[in-house]
Parts: sequence; C-alpha cells; structure tokens
Amino acid sequence: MKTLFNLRALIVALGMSALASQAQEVFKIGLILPMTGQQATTGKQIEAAARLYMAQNGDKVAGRKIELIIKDDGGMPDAAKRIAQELVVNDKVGVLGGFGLTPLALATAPIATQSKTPMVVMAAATSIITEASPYIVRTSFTLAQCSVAMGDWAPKNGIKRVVTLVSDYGPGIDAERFFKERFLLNSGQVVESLRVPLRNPDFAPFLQKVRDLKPDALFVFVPSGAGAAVMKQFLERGMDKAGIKLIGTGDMTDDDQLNDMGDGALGVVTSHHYSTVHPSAVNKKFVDAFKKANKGMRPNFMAVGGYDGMRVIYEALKNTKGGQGGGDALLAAMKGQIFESPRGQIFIDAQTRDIVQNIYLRRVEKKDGELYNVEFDVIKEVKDPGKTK
Ligand code: VNL
Repeated sequence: MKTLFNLRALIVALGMSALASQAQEVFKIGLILPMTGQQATTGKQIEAAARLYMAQNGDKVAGRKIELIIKDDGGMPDAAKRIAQELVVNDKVGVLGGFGLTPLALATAPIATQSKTPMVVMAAATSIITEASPYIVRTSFTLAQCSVAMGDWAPKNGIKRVVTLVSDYGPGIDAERFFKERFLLNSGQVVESLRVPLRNPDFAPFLQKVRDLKPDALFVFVPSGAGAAVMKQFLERGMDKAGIKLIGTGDMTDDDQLNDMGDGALGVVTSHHYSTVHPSAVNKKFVDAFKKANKGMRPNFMAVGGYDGMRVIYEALKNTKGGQGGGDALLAAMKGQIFESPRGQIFIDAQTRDIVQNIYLRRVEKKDGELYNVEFDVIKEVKDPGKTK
C-alpha cells in the first residue's frame, strides 16, 4: 500500500515537472540580418531595437523565456536561406525575423512556408514580399506606400518635370513605378527613368545625365545606407544651384546618416513612414531609450520596423499562451494587430499580412544644430497600393 502511494506521488510529481518544463521551455526568435557588408547599418539598427524591446518588456512572455538569436547573412540571399533552414531545423526557432533586403526575404520565404514558421519582415519593402509566403507578416513599409504620396505632393508644389533615379531591384522598381503612375495622373512628366546597380553604385555618370536634362526635380530611391553618397554627389555637382530639386522616399534622408550630410540637405522633401522627430510621447520615449542604450545613435526607420516586429511577436505569444498551437496559431495572432508605434498608429492587415500606416511628408530642417526630417503633412492609414491580389 505504501509503495503504491509513493508510486502515485512520483507519477504526479513527474507529470507536474513535465508541465513546468514545458512552460519554461525557451522560445527562440531567429533574426537574420545583414550585420556586415553594404547594408550593415540596417542590421545594427534592427538588432539594437530588438534588444531594446526586450530590455523594456522582459525576456519572459506567457511563462516562456525568450531567446534572441542573431545571424549575419552578409546581405547574400543564399546565406539568408541556409541560415533560415539551420535556425528552423537545428535551433527550432518559433519565429524568423529581420530581412534587410528584398532578395533576402524572397530567398527565405519558401523555408517559412515549408516549416510553417511565421516570418516577420522588419526591413525589406517591395510590395510582392508578403505574397511570397502565407507565413510572412511585415512591420516595415512598402515603397509603393511612400512613392504615391510623393507623386501627389510634387505636382502641387511646382514640380512638373522629373527624372527618377532608383536602385535597380525590387523596391527601386516599385518606387519608380508608383511615383510615376501617380505623378502622370497629376499631369506631371517623367523625362527619364534611370536605374543604378544595387551593389557598389557609382552615381556620378547618372547625375551628370540628370544635370543635362535639367528637370524641376530628381526623384530618388536608394536603400538605407546609400543616401549620403547620393546627397554628396548631388551637391558636389552643384545640381541644387542649377535649380534641380531633390525629392524622394525617406530612405535617402535616412536618420542614420542625415546629420552628417551637411547643410546642403536642408529643404529636401521626402515621403516616409518614420522620422526620429515624429512628435508623439511614444516616439520620444522610444528615441530617448534607444539613444541611451546605443551611445547616442539615432533610431532610423529600420529600428522602428525591428522594434514593432518584436512587439508583434510578443503580443502573439501572449495571445497564444506562449505559442500553443505552433506556427499557425502564432501567425493568426499576428494578423489584425493594431497599436501605437513610435511612428504613429499601425495595423497588420489580416487579409494581406502587410502593414497599414500613416505616410508623412517631411522637410529637412535644422533643430538645435542637428538635421532632422520634420513632418509637415500626413496621409493617414495608407494600405500598400502595390498588392496584385
Ligand atoms: C529595401 C527597401 C532595403 C528599402 C532598404 O534598405 C530600404 C529592400 C536596406 O526592400 O531591399 O531602405
């Protein structure tokens, strides 16, 4: 009788410890980012933002300890895909995140689909990405969202003849197309569309051509990290003095580099979803904490994509009691999330899994001796205009 009793107690104890260990089982989030190479600043910003989110919100959600794994893809699609496979198979991550460039997100999409792992795209911004896998959710933006806003603003502000200059890959082609379509509707004229290579671009010959064409403005999209080079060459060639205005999406006047671009950047108007000086209490708190944790570094739009991406993951974990039901349940809990981001109110459209957000028009101004993108107009709740379905 006594041994039977003890056996029972043992079984109960074993059962309880199994439950407890399940609750304590680590939930792994694998971020694949360009930490080296041309887009290293994007990796650095997103990593800093993800770590800040965890520092502020704890490393436990619904009783599960969160482990953040950061892997460097060097900006290479093959590497991103291989790393994703390893993270899913060996590390058993519950969510993939990051994706600093469109080709990296597209290369990884099949892994998300096959393994039913939610994939949170925190940076890449070509419209088509969310259609590459039903497991993709996006917290960054799309170039189509931003470019349409500029296609409306420019012609109302005396800009009638434009040359476009974009990086020759997904987001650049979207920017060119969506700017042009809207600009033409508004009776604008695109006199030339130039595309520069993504890798090691030399802007000089392109800018010379623009100078010869003498448009009212040059519309530019280059990815985060490349804006300073465009600005430098634009100014060195005296294009501003020749009466050519510089406009584009906010990737060019990236907060990560803007302050080092010099006073020549003053007055440049861009359209984008985030500025370091977005005037809200939530943003002020975010920026102060980010700077404090990162030796004064300003958060840029990449950081915000990473920070909000972590929030989407944390909330999904809360709503599924720590990820019960696996990838499909987490994905379902990511869809339809709505909250105030440092950029303003955002919404993850349950149908498209893409972000709906405000797009701001901003002008580079000097405040307290530093250059900032100061918002002066807003188009509210912009859905991605680039969806094919
Ligand atoms: C992309 C789009 C990358 C916008 C960016 O910076 C950017 C992309 C690295 O989709 O590849 O600013």
